[in-house]
Formats: sequence, structure tokens, C-alpha cells
Amino acid sequence: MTGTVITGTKNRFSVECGDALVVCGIKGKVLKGSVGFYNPLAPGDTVEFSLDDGSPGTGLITSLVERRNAFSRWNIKGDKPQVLAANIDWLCCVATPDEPPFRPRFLDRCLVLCEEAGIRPLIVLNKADLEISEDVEERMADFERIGYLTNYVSARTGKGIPEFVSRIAGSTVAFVGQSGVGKTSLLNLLCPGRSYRVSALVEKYGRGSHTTTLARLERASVDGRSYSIVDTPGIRNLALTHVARSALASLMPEFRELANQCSYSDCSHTIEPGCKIMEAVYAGYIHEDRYESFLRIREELGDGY
Ligand SMILES: Nc1nc2c(ncn2[C@@H]2O[C@H](COP(=O)(O)OP(=O)(O)O)[C@@H](O)[C@H]2O)c(=O)[nH]1
Ligand SMILES: [Mg+2]
Ligand SMILES: [Zn+2]
Repeated sequence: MTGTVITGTKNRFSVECGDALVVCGIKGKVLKGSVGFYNPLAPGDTVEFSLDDGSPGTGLITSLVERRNAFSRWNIKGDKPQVLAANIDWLCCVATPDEPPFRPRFLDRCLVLCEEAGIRPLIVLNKADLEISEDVEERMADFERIGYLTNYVSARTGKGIPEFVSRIAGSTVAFVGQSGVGKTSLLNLLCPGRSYRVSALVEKYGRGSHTTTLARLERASVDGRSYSIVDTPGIRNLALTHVARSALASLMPEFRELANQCSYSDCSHTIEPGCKIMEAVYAGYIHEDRYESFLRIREELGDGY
């Protein structure tokens, strides 16, 4: 039988099959199809499983159906990619104009990660009920200029929610963003009946507590529109160590088209004369903040892969 992983821990997964949920273990030590990952399965995964005749409502997962895409982060401790959600249509990169402060560099990382993983990103500026500074507006406008889609929303006032719902209707999305940007608040608002714990900001800043620990695929249907959402744990640092240094420019759309036109074919875009990317930064075609992100991410990456 085929089902969708809704949630799970190391060896117990909740698998949706039609209207039923089956509690499944994994057959054998390693799951076929998920070798090389820190965790065998994530919400959104499609799996083959067999029912346990002796014990109703339980089963055994026999294999993972090849993923269309995977939103993963590098698990530094395990030195392997950790899949947070699989087979998603949009990665909603949630940010705020304030409380916590707008962090364009975090967004840039999310966007690179999306390009690399083949996932469509959506920049969601939550807390749009708060004052939005000119700097934030300018940066958001630049993301739009280079082709990214944005939604301004407020989980508190409901502002922008209908437009956001129109965009994600019929899709499976995952939320990513720093702790405190309001991912869980948005999820609670978008999925009636759900009331996951939302934490006060002091708590977050103070101890860096992450309320959401176990990712879960939530299904919702509101006014005839259906969508599925995975809320991911607050991520402080998005390590992109699996991206090759030489590939970075191709993962930033406004860099991509210029990256092959530099005087040197192996241009690092940092010091070389005749570098089209640096020229574009001077000309204002590439936002200097994006270039700064490029330099910082580049520093962390190895030459390999
Ligand atoms: N002003 C304002 N505050 C919000 C909004 N959404 C969430 N918050 C608050 O932000 C804090 C963190 O919310 P939470 O959903 O736990 O964020 P998460 O860590 O991203 O899941 C809570 O105090 C929420 O009440 C919003 O749209 N506007
Ligand atoms: Mg949360
Ligand atoms: Zn160059």
C-alpha cells in the first residue's frame, strides 16, 4: 500500500492512507531509498507499507518512493542532510519587519537553498500589522524585482491572509524562518482547530527555546480551498555546506545570467578584473546586500561536490 508520512520520530511514523492513519515502523535497519540522510523519513514523504494483520492500525514501511524534492538542512552533529519536509510545492520563507528584526541574510540563504533543492520559494512577511521601515520595503521590493514572489500577512489581524491562501490553495507548503516570526501562529490561523503553542518573544530570545520540535504535515480545507502545511522548528542558522562554492552564483537568479560572462572563466566574482557580477553590483543591478550574502555564504562553502 502507498501512504503519506504525516509525522514521526526515529522509528515510529504516522502514515496517512485515504482517511486512515496507520502507525508504522520501518522494516529492517535501513530504509530503501533514504540512505545518506540523518533521518529516514520526513512529513510529506510517500512510502510503501504493509499492514500488520495481527494488530489493527499498525504496519511496516518497506520503501520510500523517490522524492520530488526535499527541504533539508545540514545536520552538523550527524554530518548529514536532515530532511524537514518532502514533496512540497512552496517553501514559505517567513520573515518579519520587526520583532524579531528583519534578517535579509537569512532569506538569502533560504532562497539559495530553494534554488538548490528545486523548490519554489515564497517570501512571507508576517507581522505586517507592525510598522514596516523603508529599508525593509526596499529590500522586499528588490526580492520582487529579481523574480521572487512575496506575501505580506498578519497572523494577528488576518491582513493579507486571503491572498496568501489563494496562492497556496491546492498545494503543500513548508514554513521556515527564525524562531519568533510567527510560523506557528500562521499555522494555527490557517488550520482551524489546531492550537499549537505559540511562545512569547522574550522566551525565544532569552533561552532560544524552540517550541515546535516535531514537524507534522497539517491538512486543512477552508471555504473549499485545501492545502497542507508543514511547520518546521525554528532554525537559527541555515548551513548550506552541501552547496559547491562554484555553484553559488548559479543559485542566485540575478547573478546566474552574468556568471558566465566574466573575463575569467573560473572567476570567483570577488577580485578579478572584468567581473560582470562586480560590475553589476557597482551599477546597482545586483543589490549590494545580496552581494554581501553571496560573499558570506561563499566563505563557508568548500570547493568540493
Ligand atoms: N504583532 C504580531 N505578532 C505576531 C504575529 N504573529 C505572531 N505574533 C507573535 O509572535 C510571537 C511568536 O509567534 P510564534 O507563532 O510562536 O512564532 P514561531 O516561533 O515562528 O512559531 C508570539 O508572541 C505571537 O503572538 C503577527 O502577525 N503580528
Ligand atoms: Mg513555532
Ligand atoms: Zn566574476
